[in-house]
Amino acid sequence: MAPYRLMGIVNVTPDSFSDGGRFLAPADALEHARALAAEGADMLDIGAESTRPGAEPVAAEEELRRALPVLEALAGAGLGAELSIDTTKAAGAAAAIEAGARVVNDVSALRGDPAMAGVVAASGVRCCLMHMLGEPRTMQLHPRYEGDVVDEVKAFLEERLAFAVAAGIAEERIMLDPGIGFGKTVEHNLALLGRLDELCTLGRPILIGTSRKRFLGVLGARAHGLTEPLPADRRQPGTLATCVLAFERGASIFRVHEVAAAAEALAVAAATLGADGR
Ligand code: HH2
Repeated sequence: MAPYRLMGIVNVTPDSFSDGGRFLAPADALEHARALAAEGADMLDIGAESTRPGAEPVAAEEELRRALPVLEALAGAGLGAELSIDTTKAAGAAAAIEAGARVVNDVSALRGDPAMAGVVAASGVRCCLMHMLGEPRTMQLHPRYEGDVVDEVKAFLEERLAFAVAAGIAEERIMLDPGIGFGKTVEHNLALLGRLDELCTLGRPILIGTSRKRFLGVLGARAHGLTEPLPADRRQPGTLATCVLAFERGASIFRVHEVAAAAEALAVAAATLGADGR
């Protein structure tokens, strides 16, 4: 088995930053999810609320209206990929679990809804706890850390892990994520990726989501002497570079839009590091 897992992104939203509106119709989301599974996705992360900078929150009913038909169809499709729900709302998580989700990906790390920890604990599913500074509507306005960003993110994840365990979520079911792009400048993201090994000492699998994010557009533009960030559809080389480096520094779950390309890049990285069991 590969020493990493690929989480394919299925955004059932009108406004996601890179693919908003493309998979809003359940049939389109389904076809997309099938394609990602065929490309090698171990997990499919269904998101019905955009968390891009500036995004407005979506009501629980609307989130469910978008996500449930897709989850139900995927659960019945037997694709072999584990289903994950990207939500901060306990009602959304509970309904998704009922429909077949086995992972709750909570970008608020159980802070968004006081009932969320109980839902995850009682159902026995796995969960991802992510660091975010502030909230999506305002998080990228002036991200500032009092001290060292890596130390602060690590302390936050350590506290959230303890909170989750105290709430009854078994430690072995928890993944941690530094939240690339969530209240972070380009430099913050680079520091977190460069020193990812420091987060691995928390003892839980580290999930990384760099796919098509803006800082890659900024860095990619610099490579070409451009001032405007490259658009999302030109951030694939940067996405792969960060996945490979994050793997080398200990990350083991990669949340990506383009699964086939990440699968290839990580297979080469693992073979080069002698980590592919061959
Ligand atoms: N990033 C996004 C959404 N959910 N979850 C985790 N655990 N880690 C991430 O880095 C992460 C996440 C944002 O990406 P995307 O889903 O493509 O965009 P949007 O939020 O606009 O739908």
